[in-house]
Amino acid sequence: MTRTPTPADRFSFGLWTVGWQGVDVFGGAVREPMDPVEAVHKLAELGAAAVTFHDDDLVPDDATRDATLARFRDALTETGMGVEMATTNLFGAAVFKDGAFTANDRDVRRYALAKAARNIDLAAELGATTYVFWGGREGAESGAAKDIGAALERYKEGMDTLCAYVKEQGYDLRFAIEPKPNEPRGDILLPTIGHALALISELEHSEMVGLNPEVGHEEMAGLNFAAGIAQALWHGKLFHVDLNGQHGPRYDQDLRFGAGNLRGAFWTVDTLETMGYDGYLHFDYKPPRTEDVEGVWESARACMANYLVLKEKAAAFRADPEVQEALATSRVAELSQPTIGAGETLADVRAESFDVEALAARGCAFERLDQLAMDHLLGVR
Ligand code: GLT
Ligand code: MN
Ligand code: MN
Repeated sequence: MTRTPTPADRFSFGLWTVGWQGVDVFGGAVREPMDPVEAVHKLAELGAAAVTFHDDDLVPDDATRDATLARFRDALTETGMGVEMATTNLFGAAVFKDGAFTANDRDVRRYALAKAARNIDLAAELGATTYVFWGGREGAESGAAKDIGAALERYKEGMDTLCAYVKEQGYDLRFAIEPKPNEPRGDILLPTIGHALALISELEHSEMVGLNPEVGHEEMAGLNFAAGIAQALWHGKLFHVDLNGQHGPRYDQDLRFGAGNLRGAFWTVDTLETMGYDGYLHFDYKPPRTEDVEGVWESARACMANYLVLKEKAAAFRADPEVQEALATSRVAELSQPTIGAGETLADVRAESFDVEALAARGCAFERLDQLAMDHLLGVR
């Protein structure tokens, strides 16, 4: 195994990640704007396979739209990089202060649909196969401000309308909803993977809508990311993933992948690699304000290297004979066996006599199993 990324590793980056100028709530930009063409060249050089963008990252200005797109297309051709995902900025402009698809103001909702549809056309044209919806402004700061039931109806209407549009156009594009519990709104609709899955099941074209969960967003809610994406995979809904780092429940840190909760990152990689996820491994992080442009590229390189190191460690953990023995002792594979056997009924189960005390006395031996994982992660095995 190699720790030097190649396009076969399917790593991708948002133009807004390496291009983040460091503007935050308490301070202005610390870095110059980054030309998307430079981002494409540098990310290709580092071994990434693709980039992703918001309409406003790539084509902020109608007057220069065609020229910008021509330069961008040339950069893709020269480097062999692809565009795998695109999304709409429905959160930055003042018009979206109360949301986009769920703004109380109907005119704002109509403008949001038009803005999204326009960029869906560009996404399809550039070959993206996933279109992300992160509803960062879809929410409220106070109870009376938002009728949650009505807001969910409008969320559904927005998704149904755009799904129908993609189908009509014959685009090869699937939608991925990105949950987040709060920030920038006090409370955001669809705060976690579970909430988003529930909404998806109510959609007209639910088969073309899945998830784009982000490590930090689930961890902000105190949730286990690996367990969350495992459930999304079980539902067949992990269409895309935003990898980054976070130190527990606090503001959205968007650290490079592997920073923050390292043990969580290990299980995230293990889950992606063992449960058959075959989509892009997308980094959505923000190089800290302390970094100059060299530091930006260092952090991008580190996101990919950390994934590859953790992939190596997780594979070594799974291949270790002592781990396999420990897994068997912990009866991990036994859980795949149906509780009621073929031809049996609940009556057979009820007729069985159980030695409850003996069952209760059996240890699970999970501590040994987990320490083996820790030893692999720490490099002492
Ligand atoms: C924004 C947000 C991310 C979303 C992006 C998609 S934009 O930077 O913080 O989590 O994935 O709109
Ligand atoms: Mn984030
Ligand atoms: Mn994200």
